[in-house]
Amino acid sequence: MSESTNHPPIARSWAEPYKIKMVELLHMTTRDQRERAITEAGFNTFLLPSKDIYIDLLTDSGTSAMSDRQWAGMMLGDEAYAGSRNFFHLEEAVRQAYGYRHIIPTHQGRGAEHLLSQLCIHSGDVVPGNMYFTTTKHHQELAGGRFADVIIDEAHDSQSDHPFKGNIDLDKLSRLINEVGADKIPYLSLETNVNMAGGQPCSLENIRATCDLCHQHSIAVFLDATRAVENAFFIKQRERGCENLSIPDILSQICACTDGCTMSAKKDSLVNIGGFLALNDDELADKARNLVVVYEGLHTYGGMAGRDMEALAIGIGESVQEDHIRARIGQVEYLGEKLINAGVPVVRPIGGHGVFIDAARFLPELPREQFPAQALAAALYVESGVRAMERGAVSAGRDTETGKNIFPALELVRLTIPRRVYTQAHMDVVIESILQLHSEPERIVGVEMTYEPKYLRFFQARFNPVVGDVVLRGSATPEYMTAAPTSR
Ligand code: PM9
Repeated sequence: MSESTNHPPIARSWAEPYKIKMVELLHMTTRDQRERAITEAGFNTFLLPSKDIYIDLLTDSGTSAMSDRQWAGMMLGDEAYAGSRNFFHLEEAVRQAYGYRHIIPTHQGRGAEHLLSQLCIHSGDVVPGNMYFTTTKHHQELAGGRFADVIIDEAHDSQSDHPFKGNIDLDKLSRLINEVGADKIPYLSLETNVNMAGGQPCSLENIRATCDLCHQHSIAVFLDATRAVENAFFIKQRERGCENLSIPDILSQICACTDGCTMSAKKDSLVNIGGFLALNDDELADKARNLVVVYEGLHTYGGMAGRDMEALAIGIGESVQEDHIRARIGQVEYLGEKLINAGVPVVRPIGGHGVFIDAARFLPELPREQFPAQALAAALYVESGVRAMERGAVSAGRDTETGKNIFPALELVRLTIPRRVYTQAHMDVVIESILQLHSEPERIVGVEMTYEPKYLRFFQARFNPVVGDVVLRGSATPEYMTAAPTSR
């Protein structure tokens, strides 16, 4: 803008880089229906039938809208048991975007985690990582290992504005190597855009320094590349010297210093199912190709249909397009900024795949033993039909040695945004629903666990409100949220 005019700068908005060709109708429910549904679901949003959900922010996993090109690719599925041509397309797409030599498809991310853990971890081993992820840690423990958190301290503080809260603390890592010995550390698991920290990225500088340190001690580094494209976008935005690099360039550089990755393709890669293990080491890859036939399927499909591999190959290409990733993260930012501006405590900076409400701050009166994040997620559903997910003590589970509940510093409710699915108007409804609850936190009742499954309890645990039979007292809900479908 010219210096001589007094006009304010003209805003330049991002907009969705696609138009809508087909729609899925949403189902509105009444408050009574939602109260019944959440009670039947044991106050666990994972146990709600999706027919009872209005806006589904449970997860960004497998919930993306595929493009017309991906759907066209589904029709090119080569369902041969062995050597499907779609596998070779997938192999080429992964090599091009991520740069690894060997690709072993799996049905989803945890399939790849299972293979890697079984191949590399021995009883008594320690696997360092930048904050735990539920399935990753579980597979490490099933293989006889122990997870050690070496993320920087700022990651555990929801209000720290550190631009790369996913970074590894190199001092913590060095201390761990000295303490347990490099021979007890089969690999370091490096998660991009750390999920449990709020979708927080690692810097390229830190990734390189971590790989250097590990490799000096002959420790391999395997990336959890599930949200590496989103991480690449933050590097471009925030890391000095990277602003002019392209997203594919940054992604290649992230992967280049690592030894391989596990991947849940259900996130960044814009598909509803799929994953892979990628490796550079020939011998390890041979072992993985052998093990995959035991648990997933032949090494040229690994649990995926040919058509799904084709959609994934196309999705990988679309995922690294700059327009796509800018709008994807822009939408999450839109939701997050509005909540911050209204005084709602959320994890800062806003992450890549969702906005994480700090439930301990939102409900300061509720003790951690009453699982504030679980209670808040249930209350949000009753309030508005918006489904979110607990990411706090219920997700953290129990200490394998003491059997006691783990209470992580972060007690969060995750509002996870599916890719290419919802509009800005949906985000506005979510914001209004949360503001309603935030204005009357005393209406929200804590919960106690009444059923605790043995593994990954957050998926199937059941709860009761600690007082009475409702998790949300009173009814200040705006009319439009409780009425029949015609009301808006
Ligand atoms: N993430 C998520 O909603 C789905 C399952 S847990 C609710 O965030 C990372 C960083 C993930 C992840 C899944 C997996 C496992 C590995 N790493 O779900 O098996 O966020 O494809 O991937 C979920 P799969």
